Amino acid sequence: TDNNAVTYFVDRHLIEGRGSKRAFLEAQSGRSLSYGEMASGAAQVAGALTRAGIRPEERAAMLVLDQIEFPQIFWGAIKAGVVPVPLNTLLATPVYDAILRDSRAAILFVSEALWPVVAPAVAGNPYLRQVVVIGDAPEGTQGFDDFMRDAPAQDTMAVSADEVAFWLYSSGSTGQPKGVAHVHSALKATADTYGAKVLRIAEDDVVLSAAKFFFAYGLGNAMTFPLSVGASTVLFTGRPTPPDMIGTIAEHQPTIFCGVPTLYAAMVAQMDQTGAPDAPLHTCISAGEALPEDVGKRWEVHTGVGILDGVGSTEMLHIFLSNGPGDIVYGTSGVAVPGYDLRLVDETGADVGVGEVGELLVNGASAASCYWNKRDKSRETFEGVWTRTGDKYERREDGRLVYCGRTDDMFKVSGIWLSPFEVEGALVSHPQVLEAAVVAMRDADGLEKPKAFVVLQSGEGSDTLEAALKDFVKEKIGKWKYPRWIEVVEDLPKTATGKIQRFKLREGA
Ligand code: 3SK
Repeated sequence: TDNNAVTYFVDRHLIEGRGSKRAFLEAQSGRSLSYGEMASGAAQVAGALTRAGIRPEERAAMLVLDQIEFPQIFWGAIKAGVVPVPLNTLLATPVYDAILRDSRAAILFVSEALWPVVAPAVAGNPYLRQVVVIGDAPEGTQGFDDFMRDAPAQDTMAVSADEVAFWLYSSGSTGQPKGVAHVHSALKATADTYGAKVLRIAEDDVVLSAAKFFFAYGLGNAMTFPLSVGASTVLFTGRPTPPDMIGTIAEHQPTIFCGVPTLYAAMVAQMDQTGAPDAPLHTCISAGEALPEDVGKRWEVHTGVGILDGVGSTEMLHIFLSNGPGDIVYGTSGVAVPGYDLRLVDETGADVGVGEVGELLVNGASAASCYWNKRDKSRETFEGVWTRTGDKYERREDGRLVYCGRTDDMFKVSGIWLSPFEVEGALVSHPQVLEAAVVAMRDADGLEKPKAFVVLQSGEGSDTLEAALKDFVKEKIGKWKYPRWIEVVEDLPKTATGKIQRFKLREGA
């Protein structure tokens, strides 16, 4: 059983005497789960799955909020050799329908509040044999308490380190979600690299992650990193609004906070009014999108703690490129996380030099084994030991990488490559701009020029503001880079994991 991820992340804590230590606390309800309760809950879930006839390697879909049942089900399934598939809790019924069919999940665990959105997809599904609702069980489903009642505790199944332990569906910035299969050893690989070397998480840490368990970023932050050292996690169930996050930090005193750029930008805007919460934070991290320089600096002024901006992917399970503690350069994504190798390559696959832009490839032990049932996509993405990220970066003289956009977001203006991200960074450093997204739009001559969509901190757009923003960008990053058109919008289209969907804006433009 040594190779089973449950041995390291769950069972080990009993032997090491952490049985009564709190592993998870739900911030709103006050419900908590100790290390001992997590281990016994997982053993009972494993027994209940076997009793229900769910066999090793079958999939258990999990449409579960960040609540204390999540770790019990996730680890319980892995313990029994069943493959948990946590699903993004913000999707629409047709997407659940597609994912449940694609994964051929045999059982679905669903939080009561999410049942209405998935129920129509369950109704016509030919593969599901059981639905377990956490909360009051509607007709045709079983309540979680009932599912667990009198189930025998089951031992951890012996597996090889290369066996698939769980899947995550990658939302991607475009297209249908893809099932990303991860092996048992990948979880510890992320804890040994980013968790130990960048986050430097320790047993006395308390983590609060705005990113949820279903997102690889949240799974590492709030689950595997704390469990790798016996630390504790505060769970926030539901949408993490800026006031909620600030209030939760003040009340639950985390030492590590994990956010995404949009949230940091909104929290900074609120702190401009209300001030920062008093808390023992020592590390703040950001991922999902590159962090605008201005947001990082303003956060640091408010809280006294820098933000470690990093880059990860569902395919690599967590962050492989990051700024490091005491070594932050805002506006850059930092350097390779110890344990990962990076390359920047041009269209021919040749390495590009300093000052040039290339696609980022990454090599590390946490890489996924494949996309489920998508052979062509797998072959395109996983090239031997290298995983293609689809992100463009420039390597600076000092070795740090600067984000330039997705491979398909870049465009040429007057024959020169333009990174939408650079223009967005300039726009958000203007005091009246909260968020910005830039895409190419054709002018009257059919030539591509930047168009910006901006969300304002407050107030409305005007011709004067538009002109001021154009001048501001010209001044800041160069005359030819300024957005020829600026549209003020209420919000930007984003994936559930916070990445701006520029393709949607391109369609609109
Ligand atoms: O998708 C991402 O941006 C990401 C970032 C950090 C860790 C994991 C993921 C999936």
